[in-house]
Amino acid sequence: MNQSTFARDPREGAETSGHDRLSGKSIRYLAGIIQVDAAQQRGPGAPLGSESSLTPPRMAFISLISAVRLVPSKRAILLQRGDRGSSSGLSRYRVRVAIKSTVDSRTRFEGDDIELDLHDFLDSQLPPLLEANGPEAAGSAALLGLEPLTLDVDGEVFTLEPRVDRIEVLRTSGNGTAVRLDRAAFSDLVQDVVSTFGVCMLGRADITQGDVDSFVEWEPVLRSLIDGRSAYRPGSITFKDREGRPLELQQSFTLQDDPDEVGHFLAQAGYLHVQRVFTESEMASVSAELDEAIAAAERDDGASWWAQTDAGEWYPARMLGFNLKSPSLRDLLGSDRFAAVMTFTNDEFSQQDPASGDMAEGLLKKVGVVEGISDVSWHKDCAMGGHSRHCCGLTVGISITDATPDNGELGVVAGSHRANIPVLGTEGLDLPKLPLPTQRGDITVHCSCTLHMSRPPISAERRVVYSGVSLAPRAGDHAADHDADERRRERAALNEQTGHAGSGSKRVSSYEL
Ligand SMILES: O=C(O)CCC(=O)C(=O)O
Repeated sequence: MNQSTFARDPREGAETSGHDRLSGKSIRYLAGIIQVDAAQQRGPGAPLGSESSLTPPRMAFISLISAVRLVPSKRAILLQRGDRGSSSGLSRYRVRVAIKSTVDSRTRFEGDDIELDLHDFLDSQLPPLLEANGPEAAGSAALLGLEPLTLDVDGEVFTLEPRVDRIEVLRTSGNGTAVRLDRAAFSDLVQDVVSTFGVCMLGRADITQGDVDSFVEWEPVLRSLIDGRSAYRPGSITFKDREGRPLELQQSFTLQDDPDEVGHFLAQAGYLHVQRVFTESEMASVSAELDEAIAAAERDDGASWWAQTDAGEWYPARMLGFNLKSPSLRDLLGSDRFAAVMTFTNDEFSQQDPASGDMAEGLLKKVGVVEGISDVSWHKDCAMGGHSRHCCGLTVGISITDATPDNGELGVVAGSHRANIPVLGTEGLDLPKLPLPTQRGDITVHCSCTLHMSRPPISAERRVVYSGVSLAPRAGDHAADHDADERRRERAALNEQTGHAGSGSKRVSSYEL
């Protein structure tokens, strides 16, 4: 077993600043001491990759990385110094590592999913997972008050039944939630290609007992069991500023602020309000082009979402691919001001070309919508699945009008991007819920797995454009080629599908702050 430990170095301050020689960015360092059990140190000769082949400095580095990764939003990237000292069979290394903010929580690679064999999964893959992750998952199931989950996969029935200290698999049906799905959907669910909500929404699963909410509530426990990502425990997420003091969650920033400060806030809280990014006249141009796009939209054109107000009027509430219809918006999306959102954390992001493909949506939110998606209840943008391959991307909201309680501003749950929780609704969640009021020309930024919603407007309409950037592909990611028209058709269909999948779900209709 690895006995290595990491502790802050008492001779140095908690963190020190300097400059990264490669990027020129300011960087903060953490000084510490790693203690490595000499019994684990081995000379050369052992096969590369096995723990015993690790030479002391390499082992120290690995220990340091895992130790520092325990600190939320910080990642060790560089071992700067290691001087050795030894006592009582332990080797000690003084180290300095650069620590950076990150919102990258990917644990799988794009395109790494396989066609899972059901029997192989049940007989060979699941037992060690139950052994390793079952007790933790069972504790979470108890906290969430989950009933057993029965899955009927092409006629093969089994039940995950939470017990006090384990999850038991019974080859019969149980008396909690029951879901029927085919092998392909099951394979995708196990590998986080699609979520519990995603399979329901896409019509790939039928709930035969219980409801969508009780299935969605299993999501964090399934991920805990299969991926070893512990489900959120109340009180386990805290918010600290860069000096370790409690973080003020209702801060606003400007593009003139220290990007590292902004990035730290984003990594801790999961959202940003950045003031005065765009001008009045820029917003007026985009608004006029939104009017033109709305006037030209047609019901069932496959490029808009329609909503009905309580006065019986149907109107296009969301223009898909609005960047292709708005030259002014394309300029803004290509500007350095927009690109600044990609520089706050030390993650590498990629942005689609604003001139080709759908990459921004224009929203018109009227008062009194009774059908169709205009107001959006609490959800994560990864609610359909794929968190472990894509999160966190950043979604940027450009305020074409002010956003206030009167016209339904965005609301966010601070820290929810760091929490393995149900992907919809906020029931039972102790994390802070906050409104993000904005003025025309401001932007909001939220992580793809930050829970957020927009309240229904009370007395005035709101306009906003959403666009986003994704974490850049890594070596090992193999993205499938998606047909742009097909993607747009799928996106357009969501307006209808949400209505069906969400009917009867409290989680799909919760807006409370
Ligand atoms: O209506 C809004 O402001 C939020 C929209 C949203 O959350 C979404 O499109 O996922």
